[in-house]
Amino acid sequence: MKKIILSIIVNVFTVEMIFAGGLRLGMTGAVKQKVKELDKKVVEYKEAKSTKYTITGKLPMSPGSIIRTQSISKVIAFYNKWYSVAEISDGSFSVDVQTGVPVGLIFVDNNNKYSGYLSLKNGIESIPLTKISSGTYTIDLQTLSISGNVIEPGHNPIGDEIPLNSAEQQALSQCNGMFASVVKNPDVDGNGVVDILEDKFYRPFIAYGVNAGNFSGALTPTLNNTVTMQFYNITLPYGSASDAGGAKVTGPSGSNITNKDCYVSNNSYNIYPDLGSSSTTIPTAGAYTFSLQNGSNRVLTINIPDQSQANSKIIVAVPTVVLNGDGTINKLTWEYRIPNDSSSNITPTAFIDSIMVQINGPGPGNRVYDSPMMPNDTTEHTLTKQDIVWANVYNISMAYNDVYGNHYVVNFYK
Ligand SMILES: [Ca+2]
Repeated sequence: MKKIILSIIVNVFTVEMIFAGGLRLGMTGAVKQKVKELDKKVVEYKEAKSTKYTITGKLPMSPGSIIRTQSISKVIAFYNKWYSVAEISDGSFSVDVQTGVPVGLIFVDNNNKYSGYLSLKNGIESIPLTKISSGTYTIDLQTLSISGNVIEPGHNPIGDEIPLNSAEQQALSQCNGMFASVVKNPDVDGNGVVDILEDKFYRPFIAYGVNAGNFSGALTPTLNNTVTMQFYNITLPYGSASDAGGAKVTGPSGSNITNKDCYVSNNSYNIYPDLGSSSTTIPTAGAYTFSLQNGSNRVLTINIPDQSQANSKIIVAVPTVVLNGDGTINKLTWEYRIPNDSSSNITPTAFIDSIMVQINGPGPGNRVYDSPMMPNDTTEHTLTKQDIVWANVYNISMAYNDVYGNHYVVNFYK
């Protein structure tokens, strides 16, 4: 019986091999391409189903090292409400991570008290697993070094397993700043326990209005080395309902924000200051303290990093207008760049969450077109209304959300 089964298996196997071999020898180019695509899909499917991504590393275990003196015992990888925890054993750790999102890595002691965070240098304080090279499943940070609460890797994956070009690294240092502020202070409510381990997560984000350039008679605008920041606001999700009414915020000196009233959105559990016309166009760096007045009297503190580079490192979707024969707009195509490097090409899937196109005119604020919110790999949009006359357009807004939850309204004027 065994022999028969074995024989059948061998036969089937052989027939398949021959068939596959013969088929492939005689394939046309188009069929070959199709088979290639199918093979790729199968590989991707298998990866999605079964692949585990991990980050490994080792903390120095010398006598008197901080891991011994502060009893650093766990590493936490997190993004928003998702997190995974791994014990540190003999200094070594291996923590599971999700790809497709940026991940913060922090270290805590036996009491879940914060000890430090992973910094990838140059303002990159999250691991952008939105752009991991194909075939990489493990990132080994090797032996880490610790200085205060800053923990740096022996091997930096930026530019290696995470293949970001120079412009993308600059863009990342800007757009990961608000998320990084939580990595540096993961106890926003100040009760001594890392928030995410209490099933809480406060991820502040920033909204910017930007004047990025002018069309000046052309169908593609010129992007200057620096853009003009028009306005900002900061928003802090406050976590749970009913205690944020009457919230007030105080910023650092120079911010013009002292005991300012906040708007409270009970739908999204967001609070943001009523900045009015007294606001500067970028927030002053430093600590912002939100006091929730009703109920719990919670105080939430975030630190906004230096934003003085925003006007050169912010990501901008630069549009090209394509016209119909009658002068109406047919579609827009776009590429992502940073002002600092006008030849840069930013991989949208690594940084962008979603984008929409808004068209105003004649005159400012006269909205004549809103596209739907589109996914991050979209780089063109054919207008669903083909009667927008280009000559009447005042400005086009390329409005997008990044993977860190920040919002940008990037304006190009005629
Ligand atoms: Ca806490």
